[in-house]
Amino acid sequence: MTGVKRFYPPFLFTSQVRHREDSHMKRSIIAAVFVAFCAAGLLPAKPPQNVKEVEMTAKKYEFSPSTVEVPAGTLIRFKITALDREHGFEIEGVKDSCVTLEKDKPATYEYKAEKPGTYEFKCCKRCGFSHGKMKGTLVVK
Ligand SMILES: [Cu+2]
Repeated sequence: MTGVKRFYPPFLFTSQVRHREDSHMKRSIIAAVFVAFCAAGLLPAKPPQNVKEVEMTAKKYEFSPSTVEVPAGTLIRFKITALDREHGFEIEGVKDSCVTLEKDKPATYEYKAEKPGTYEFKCCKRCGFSHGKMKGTLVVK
């Protein structure tokens, strides 16, 4: 009984022909790869975007981490939580971008790091005596 196995339609092949499992497996893999390629072809072409999430905390009078380094072209998504009281977050030179960091409520600040350089970020809500020293560094390479 060796000559009959190739005549089964795929659904029979799948459920009933035990000794062909190996070949069935191969077929499934090939089918899956095929489907994946088709799906990839159907998706709109998107330019690849490097996104980096940075979890950060803020407290009197520091950000942690206080230095963030990314390659140029990265979209940075800061998730910042103030631990002790209200603070703010702003990157030097980005106009009107101050976000308020309410205590224990993570806030998001997105920044597309386009140009290589060293930038300062800082607290932009007066938070006490050394507020002016509450700063960090963003390095874009
Ligand atoms: Cu402050």
